[in-house]
Amino acid sequence: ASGDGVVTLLDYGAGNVRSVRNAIRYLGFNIKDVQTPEDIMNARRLIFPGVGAFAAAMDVLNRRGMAEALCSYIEQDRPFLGICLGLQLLFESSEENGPVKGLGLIPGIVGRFDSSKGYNVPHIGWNALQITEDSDILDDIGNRHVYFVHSYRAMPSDDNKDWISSTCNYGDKFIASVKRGNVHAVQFHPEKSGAVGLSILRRFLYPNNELTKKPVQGKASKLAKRVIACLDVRTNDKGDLVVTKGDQYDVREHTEDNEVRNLGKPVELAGQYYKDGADEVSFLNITGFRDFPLGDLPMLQVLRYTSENVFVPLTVGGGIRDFTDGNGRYYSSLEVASEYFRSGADKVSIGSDAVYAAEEFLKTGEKTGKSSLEQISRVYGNQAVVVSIDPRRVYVKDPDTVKFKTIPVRYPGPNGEKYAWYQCTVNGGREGRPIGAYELAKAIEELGAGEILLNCIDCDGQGKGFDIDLVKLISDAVSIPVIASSGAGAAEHFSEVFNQTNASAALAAGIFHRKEVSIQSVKEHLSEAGIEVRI
Ligand code: 1PR
Repeated sequence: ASGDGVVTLLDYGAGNVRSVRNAIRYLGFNIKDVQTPEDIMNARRLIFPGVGAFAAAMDVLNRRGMAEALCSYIEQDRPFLGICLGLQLLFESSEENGPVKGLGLIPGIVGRFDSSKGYNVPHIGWNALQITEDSDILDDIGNRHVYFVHSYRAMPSDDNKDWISSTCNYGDKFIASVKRGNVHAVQFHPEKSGAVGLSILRRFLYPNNELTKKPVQGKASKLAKRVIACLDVRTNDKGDLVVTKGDQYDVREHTEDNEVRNLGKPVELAGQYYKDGADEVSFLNITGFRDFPLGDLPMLQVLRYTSENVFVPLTVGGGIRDFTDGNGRYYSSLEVASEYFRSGADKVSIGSDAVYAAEEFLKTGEKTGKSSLEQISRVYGNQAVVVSIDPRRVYVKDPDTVKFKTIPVRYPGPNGEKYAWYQCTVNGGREGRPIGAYELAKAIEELGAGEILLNCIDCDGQGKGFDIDLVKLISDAVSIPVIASSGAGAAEHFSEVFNQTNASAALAAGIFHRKEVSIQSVKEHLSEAGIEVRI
């Protein structure tokens, strides 16, 4: 695409479109940013990755005269690709903080998923599509999965049926993509959908190329269970940033030197796991609680480099909180998170600070709106905020003697105790807090978390399987997705956790780092066990 190898990108500055930029560059195109409405009219091809809230986006488009330019560009049938909110904005209006008027090019109203129907909202994860017509840029995807993350969706109707090129089933059947002539828009994220997503973008960017066509009809499917690779990252005693892995959170070798266990380089390993089929990659800066993350530039570099070649969602956690540095400069947790997002993260994960916020909320019953969790989810959306829970089992003889939710245990405790509660910890498991995992999960859902990363200190690094009782307890208690973590030692542990609990995803670290079990073999095992996964 020499000469005209330029994509015009409409980025109105409301969030992170770094991955879209990375994907466009990866496919050999340069980017021209829209500054004025004329830039839209002069575009040869325009990509519009909507981010943030519907109302805020419409407001910017209207104020800067871009709404009108967009409408005429699209009415002239010029090459257009809207992504996520970039699809929703084409409709008449949205119920998100509304009704709010949209561009009105497609009949229909964008509404919220109904969580009372018993499925998790936001809709996060990999789903297959039902392709409804010759959909052009989707021709290659067949029944392979693409990545969604959203709480609002447009519904098919008689009025908009001419536009629909695919639908997706999640609770209801909603519009996954639209197409008319050269105008396309997708509700999912091609820039986060691995090889399939890149192929969709490639078809949009090189429309006249003879790309192979796979006329496979997408079949209705369920949301796939996700397999996540986790990299615990910290600086070792030599000052290098390494991927490490603990045994019940202890990451030091028990040798004379007592070194931090070194299992590889973060960027390299993340790239490897992407190629191996990881549905997501998480980085946890495990000493972030004591080292300020914005001082920890290597971690931001890790994200920047990783996101250039890894086209699945990236989560980063560690040290997200308000902070005053040695010079008295104050940084809000929102600034810390923003820097992570700008560097390529799709989600941030909050550990210790979410525990304090939940304790405060349970004590006062009031939402202050000031916690890191509330602030970040308000600005970037619930789906962008994961809360990482680090609970430790506390055995009790008599459940009535504790004020936290207890459950009967499978194996009695050291003194024959038949019950346990799960105590939340902060600072990498170093300090126990007066709150249980169950109480925390309920509170942080209320405060705006979009997902829970559920670790278990007792099981971490043990390879004996996930703590099924804990995962069941939490995944039944909340309506946001729960990622089971800690203890995976074999592919069977994944089918066990998916068959016996409502976990949406399962995460492992040690078995992947030590190459004992590959991500591919976990996927194959799950698929054979009749559990839907992205292959
Ligand atoms: O409190 O907001 O600064 O966040 C700190 C983050 O770092 C939290 O998400 C916390 O879980 C994590 N963290 C802190 N210390 C450790 C440690 O190991 N010493 N790692 C740590 C947590 C647990 C999982 C692990 C799974 C799977 N690691 O991420 O990857 O247990 O392991 P396995 O498959 O090998 O069993 P804040």
